[in-house]
Amino acid sequence: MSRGDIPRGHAGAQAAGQQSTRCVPTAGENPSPQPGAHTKGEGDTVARLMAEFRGGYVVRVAGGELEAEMSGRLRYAARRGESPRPAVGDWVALEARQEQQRALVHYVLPRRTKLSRKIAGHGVSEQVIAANVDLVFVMTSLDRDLNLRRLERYLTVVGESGARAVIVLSKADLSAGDPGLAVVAVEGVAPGVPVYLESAVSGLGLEELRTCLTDDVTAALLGSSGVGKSTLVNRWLGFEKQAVADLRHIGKGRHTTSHRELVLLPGGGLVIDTPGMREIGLLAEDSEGLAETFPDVELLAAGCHFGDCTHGNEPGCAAREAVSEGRLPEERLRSYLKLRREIAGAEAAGVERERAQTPGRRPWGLGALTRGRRRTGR
Ligand SMILES: Nc1nc2c(ncn2[C@@H]2O[C@H](COP(=O)(O)OP(=O)(O)OP(=O)(O)O)[C@@H](O)[C@H]2O)c(=O)[nH]1
Ligand SMILES: [Mg+2]
Ligand SMILES: [Zn+2]
Repeated sequence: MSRGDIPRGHAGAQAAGQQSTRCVPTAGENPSPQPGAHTKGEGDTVARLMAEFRGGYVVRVAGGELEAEMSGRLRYAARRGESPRPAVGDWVALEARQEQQRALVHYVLPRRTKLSRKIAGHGVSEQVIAANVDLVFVMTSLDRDLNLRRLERYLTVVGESGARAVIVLSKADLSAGDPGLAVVAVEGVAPGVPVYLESAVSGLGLEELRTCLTDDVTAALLGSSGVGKSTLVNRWLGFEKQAVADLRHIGKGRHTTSHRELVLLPGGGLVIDTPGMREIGLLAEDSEGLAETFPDVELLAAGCHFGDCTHGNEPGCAAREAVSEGRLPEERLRSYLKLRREIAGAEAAGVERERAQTPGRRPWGLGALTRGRRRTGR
């Protein structure tokens, strides 16, 4: 059987009807407290941040869900870049005011993983898409042209986050060509990443993807608007919780999901539905994610004559040599260099921003916030 007949990797097993546990983390890996868990002693509750809207948050406490906002002190620290701003998936310490159905978030507990992107604006600005995520489903739909370069960008961001990536090729029922060929093309740019075919219409892949979400796994769905993220969440839930796009609005620049929300699935597992993002910019920190996404290029680069080879016109460039010999697709090297330039640009802008800040400031750690609150006697 030729390689074109049956895709390799997970989707290959999927096509052959085999079970796979490739996306399931090892038992006991990254144990997370359960939503609504409490800490005793300081009068604070530790809760999971479930949803993020423009004006505030929703947190899950033992008695249910509460609307929440940042305390003045946390707001101030976040504005000064001395504390992270709470994001969906975060564990936060808060003061619940049950009678008012509100909570005040005092601080953000250290994060295990962090999925962020650069957002447009002045200088370099980081947006945390989700925190404490174990698994990211990077979704791209087969009813449109496959954009492998965008996929590499997503994988770089996920690689940096600390979460593992799983690629979902959605709307397999609408694929113009052979979905198996799409799988092969995707696997070519995503070494080691499981690839699944999915269709919310035929049901293909729904169960297998669901098995990735064991009890204490938090996953996030990432992908352009209209690829079917909310539809997949609804299929897993068994009811239409998340609004999905009306077909008439697809491709008209409208985003159906407007906020990020952590959804608890029946039978275990949590999934964060996110609004489709037009732009997913890289940050200075993304260089490890890049190396993880392009192990083939990195390996070749180690053989370049100059240690700081830019893979441009230098003599003895092993990466360019591989391209000329057909061992590395030229677009892949170009894509790698483009993303690397973007990271270097963010790095330079970050350095500028650091310089502009007042020297000698002392970052506030968790302890400082707690001490400050104790002093005020709250
Ligand atoms: N044929 C087909 N249509 C699908 C499939 N999955 C989703 N759709 C349709 O695609 C449209 C977009 O789906 P959504 O779930 O709203 O997409 P989304 O990724 O959540 O989009 P945003 O919230 O804007 O980021 C809806 O009309 C769905 O019914 C699928 O597997 N096959
Ligand atoms: Mg949606
Ligand atoms: Zn080189």
